[in-house]
Amino acid sequence: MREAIEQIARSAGAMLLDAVEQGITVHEKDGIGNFVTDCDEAVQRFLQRELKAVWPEAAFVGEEDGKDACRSQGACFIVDPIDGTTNFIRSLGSSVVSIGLVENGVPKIGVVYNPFSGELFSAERGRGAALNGSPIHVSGRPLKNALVSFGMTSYQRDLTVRMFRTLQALFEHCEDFRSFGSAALDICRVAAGRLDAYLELRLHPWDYAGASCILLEAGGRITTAEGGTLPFDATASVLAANGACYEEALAICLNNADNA
Ligand code: LIP
Repeated sequence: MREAIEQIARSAGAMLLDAVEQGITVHEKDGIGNFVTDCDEAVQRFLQRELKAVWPEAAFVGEEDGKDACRSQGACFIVDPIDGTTNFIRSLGSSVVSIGLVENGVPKIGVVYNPFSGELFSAERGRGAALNGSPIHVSGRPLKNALVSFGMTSYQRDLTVRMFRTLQALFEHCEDFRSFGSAALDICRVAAGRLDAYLELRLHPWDYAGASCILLEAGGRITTAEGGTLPFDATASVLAANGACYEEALAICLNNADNA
């Protein structure tokens, strides 16, 4: 099944490249800087059709169908047709097709494909994680040597005070920051050891369902920023990191969890 999902992701990625060639039609959603394109919607329809053919009994949740999340029981495909939509609109080349298969709250298969770089990250529970077929693993860098990436939940700015306070505290303990605008891709970059930690204070399950499987299979850790189990039936904060950074980064997040 993993190989079938990888092929579906590649075909969906080709739709993004075609849309760039043909022109992107953009629509606004609620919140500052929250956009959807005709391509997001077309890719999601494609993914739903193709994934349903792979496992008809599995539920399906995608960013553009207006439901918030998957029921907590049974099998569910949780997809983001384009994670990094603003990057896609701005031709920044940092946008991915993200597919997660979650069963009873456990991520079983993850596929995240960046058609602009040709990089396909994938994993199956218990069978490791790979980038274009080659095994990947998180780095061993401690927080003081870490590149920490983050997302600002720009659509919902009620967490801004907490986020900037947490970032200031993290910056006092890490090597440097990066921010690329796609949670799924950055979590995969942690899995590949290119980044060492990722933080965002509110994401939807489709932003992290696929990448969470890849990171866990690459030896990483991923929880809420409060140290809780990642939900796949509700929004959550996300802290993703290698084993050498995680505890110290979590302590900093907990010490700055007040949004006052
Ligand atoms: C995006 C995330 C990103 C976050 C953005 C947005 P989208 O997903 O990948 O990390 O900061 O606010 O949620 O909307 O491009 O699929």
